[in-house]
Amino acid sequence: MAELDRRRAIGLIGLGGAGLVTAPVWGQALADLGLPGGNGSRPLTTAFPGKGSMILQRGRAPLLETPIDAFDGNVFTPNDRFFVRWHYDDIPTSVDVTRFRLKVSGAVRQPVALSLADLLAMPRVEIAAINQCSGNSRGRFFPRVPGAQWGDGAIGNARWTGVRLKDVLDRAGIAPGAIAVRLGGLDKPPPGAPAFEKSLELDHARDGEVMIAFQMNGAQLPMLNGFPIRLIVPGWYSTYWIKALERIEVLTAPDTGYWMDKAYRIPTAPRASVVPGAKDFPTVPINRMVPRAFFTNMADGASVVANSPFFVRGLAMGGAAGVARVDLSMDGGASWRAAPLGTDEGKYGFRLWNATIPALRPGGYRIAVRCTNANGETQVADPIWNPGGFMRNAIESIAVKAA
Ligand SMILES: Nc1nc2c(c(=O)[nH]1)N[C@H]1C(S)=C(S)[C@@H](COP(=O)(O)O)O[C@H]1N2
Ligand SMILES: [Mo]
Repeated sequence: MAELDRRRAIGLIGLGGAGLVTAPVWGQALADLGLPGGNGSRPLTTAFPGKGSMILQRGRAPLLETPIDAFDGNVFTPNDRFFVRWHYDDIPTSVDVTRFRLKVSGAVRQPVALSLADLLAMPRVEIAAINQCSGNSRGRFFPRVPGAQWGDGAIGNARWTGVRLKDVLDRAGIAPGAIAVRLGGLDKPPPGAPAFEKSLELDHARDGEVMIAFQMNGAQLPMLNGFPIRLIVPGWYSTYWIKALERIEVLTAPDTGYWMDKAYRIPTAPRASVVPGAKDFPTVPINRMVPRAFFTNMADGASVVANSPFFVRGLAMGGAAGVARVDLSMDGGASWRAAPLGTDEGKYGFRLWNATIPALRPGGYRIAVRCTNANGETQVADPIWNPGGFMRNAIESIAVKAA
């Protein structure tokens, strides 16, 4: 095992040096995200290192969305199709893995700086977990809100391998009075802007689920997804999943930094929803994810052969708890029928669902899909609204024409 680890650590050097393209070229192909009010057309690109065909939302700092075809039939999202989101232009393009250190400081008994070899020598954990941007599907908000106009592809599921954050914190030893940990990466803000840093309460950070991953689906992390190590916060939105993690600071007072105190906050109101245009409502930092279900083999407006059964399938997620059931409705939500589920790979990951729709007479139909999680949380038809465009989880449906 030790030998394997050494080889793995060496293997990290070569690929870690692959830089970002300097003059990206965008292909001619376009993806249509079907956003309300139009303007949902985006180029597809293969110009980013470690990435196949991606929907280009922004070149710098990169915002790359996963096209829906990459999700179809895949409970784990391939690394080369996994979405990418960075806030600041100055992102790491290479990492010297022999010099890299993860620093733990602040309210600790002994500050430590851990090498990748140190991390590789620690007890390992593995978890399947969905990484979903807080603003996934923001482009479907109505009225529209500012921010990346994502379709539904700012999400992905991977099997993450690494070490517990708890074990890393224990290497430094938590000092009395500690209440939270603040985490930051190798990306740098422009002059005068606050570093992209997020905090977790100490009990959460030490729950044994929050981990630092050095592998994603059995391979090293793509540079754009946080090579060499990133934070994994199962069940929580990915704003907390700090990429290229290089420092952890143990705090004795709440984090009053911009990215916790001002950004990524949601209304305290039910479903994080307020009346469009509302201001000055109470907020909390965004936290646990909520259930969602998607179609992956058919798009809105699909045509099927009349009088002949057809197959639909997709992916579901429970959010902070596992998927309990996925139901389909063909009568606008008046009645629901359970869809068979694929293998359970872990409560924080995607679950495949599928169904055979009985023969339809010629005409127009609408199929809706709804996920309910193990806590009994489910989806409803009417969409929420908040000014950040966060946490969309309205029931998805597709129009189908049988002819
Ligand atoms: N260091 C660093 N980590 C970060 C961010 C960032 O800008 N810098 N963005 C966060 C946000 S908002 C998202 S949605 C996820 C995206 O993860 P991905 O690019 O691996 O899909 O990274 C998170 N971690
Ligand atoms: Mo995000």
